[in-house]
Amino acid sequence: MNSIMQGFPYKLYLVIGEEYCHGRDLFWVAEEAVKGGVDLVQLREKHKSTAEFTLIAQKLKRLLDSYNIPLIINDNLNVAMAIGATGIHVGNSDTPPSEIKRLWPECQLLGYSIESVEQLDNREIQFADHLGISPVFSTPTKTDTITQWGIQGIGLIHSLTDKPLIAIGRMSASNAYDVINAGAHCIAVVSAICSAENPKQAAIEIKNEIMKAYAQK
Ligand code: TZP
Ligand code: MG
Repeated sequence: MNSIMQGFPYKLYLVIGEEYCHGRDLFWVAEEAVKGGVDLVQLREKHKSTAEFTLIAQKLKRLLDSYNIPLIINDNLNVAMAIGATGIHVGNSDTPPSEIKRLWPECQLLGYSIESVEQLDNREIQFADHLGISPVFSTPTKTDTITQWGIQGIGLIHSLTDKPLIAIGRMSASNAYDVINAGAHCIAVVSAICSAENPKQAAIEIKNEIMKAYAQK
């Protein structure tokens, strides 16, 4: 195993928001997922005020701190800084990574979504700590996407960068093994956990597939 993979120990990444929990308690879903093996969590709230986002983030951070699991905030630097999150995740049309590192030097995990082949030449990539392969497969959870990278796309990005790679977009226990084998370091999941009847069991099953792939690396 190379040093980058040791430096980025996260393998199953839950992306959660109230709208994805279908009326169930977000904190319950997150806690069950962590008990099932999720080792990194992102709070993604696209339709809430900064005040509401901050309140949920604070409460989620308290819960995750008790399990020693880092919290990443999607796209909102004010929320991330206000709650002392571990990091932030941004896309190509959000605050650029260079700007985030300048405004928030304490940021420990800066994720940046790679959404097109053209973006692979963007100098902003160097400021990111890890990259999102976004999406691997098209998904109803996020429809404003450009490229579907597919399994081949994971291999392409892996051949061009040493950064840890997070695969997102219709990830599940059925494709986690192939996705890790293709070069992703970590699987990020919304629906396969947030919509599962038993989020803990869903996390266990995805994590098992990830670990099976790692065991053969
Ligand atoms: N970014 C790229 S795809 C996606 C995000 C936030 C949504 C992934 O959701 P799901 O339900 O796991 O396919
Ligand atoms: Mg964004």
